[in-house]
Amino acid sequence: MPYRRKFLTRAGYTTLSALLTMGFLQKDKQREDQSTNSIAANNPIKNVNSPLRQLAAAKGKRYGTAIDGDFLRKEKDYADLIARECSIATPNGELKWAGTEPEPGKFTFESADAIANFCQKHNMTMHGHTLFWHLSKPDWVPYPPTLKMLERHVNGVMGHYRKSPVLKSWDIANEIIADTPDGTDNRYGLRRGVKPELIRDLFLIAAEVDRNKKFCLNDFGIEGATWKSDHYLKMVEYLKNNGVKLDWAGLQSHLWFSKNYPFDEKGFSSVLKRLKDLEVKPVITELDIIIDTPFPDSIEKLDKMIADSYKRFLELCFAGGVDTVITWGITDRHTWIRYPQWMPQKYKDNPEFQKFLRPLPFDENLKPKLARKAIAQAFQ
Ligand code: 9MR
Repeated sequence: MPYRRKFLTRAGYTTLSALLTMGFLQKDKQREDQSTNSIAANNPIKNVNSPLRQLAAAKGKRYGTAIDGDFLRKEKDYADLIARECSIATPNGELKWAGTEPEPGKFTFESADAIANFCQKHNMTMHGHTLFWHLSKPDWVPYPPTLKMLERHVNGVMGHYRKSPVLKSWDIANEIIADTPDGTDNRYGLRRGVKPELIRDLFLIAAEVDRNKKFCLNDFGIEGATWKSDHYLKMVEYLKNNGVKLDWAGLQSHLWFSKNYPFDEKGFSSVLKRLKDLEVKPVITELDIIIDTPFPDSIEKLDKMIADSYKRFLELCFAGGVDTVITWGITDRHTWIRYPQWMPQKYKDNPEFQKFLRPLPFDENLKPKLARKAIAQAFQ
């Protein structure tokens, strides 16, 4: 699968003036990063329109987004918005295997470095995504890769960023738990063919290359009491019991809510509690929220439901020890879920449903939505 999206044609272009008229004037975004604590103590920020990175920093937290390098280069308003709002970013595809080692042993970092440079310029950190995944890998890489391939890949990619001033954490492995029980052949629920020892060795190799970064095990479907979260936690436990450095539990949080199936708050709190016991920090790595059918009768109501969901979810996260929240994109203009390749079938079959895919804090014109306000309030 190619690591870059093939469907880039529908990007709209708006001017920064739209943002400026919303009161989103550029402020000194470095302020909060320089003295997080003194801001919190002496200058509590009350205004929800303050940059999210400032509101987060005032509470010792961080807000960020996935960044698409192509859009970053081509759309100044998109780049300006990220610089204003975010203190951390994850490259969307630029650090995936297909992006960094397209041919055996031949590494390329041009696209990922462009994002790293942007982060440095704007005083943001970068989260490395990802060294091991079953998707976005070149065809010559089997799944799972051989240990030899892994060693070369991890050395090449992590080695390149060992001294990076911005890259401070890695998704060492991504989505290793099977989607459903019939996708596994082992008691940890790992995707068929993946042995727990291989994942252990992957983490051990990574620690040999650069143990100064935070190491993350990233997955989706962990935000409740499910077969997946159960097996994910088993795997975290296995890694911790086998001498592996594991700092972060990456809870992707691609969330779907509906009147028909409410958020499993109790289940999610118990996941957070279990992670606390295991001494692994929960990090929200890919948040976006979809309200499923039956739809409300207006977009305003939908946006309100999405905002309420953000607020409730984040409040639980913060109560459970989360201090980093990364949304998977910042604007509905570029949400992955609207691309045909990823769009759920029922939205493809009913084009009139597609306007209800509004999962991110800013709309297509980069205007702040109620979801943005909810994130701001949750940080406050
Ligand atoms: O949003 C990403 C999309 O643009 C890419 O085509 C795709 C394949 O590389 O990956 C998407 O991001 C995924 C992330 O890497 C892992 N978790 C699920 C994300 C959404 O599919």
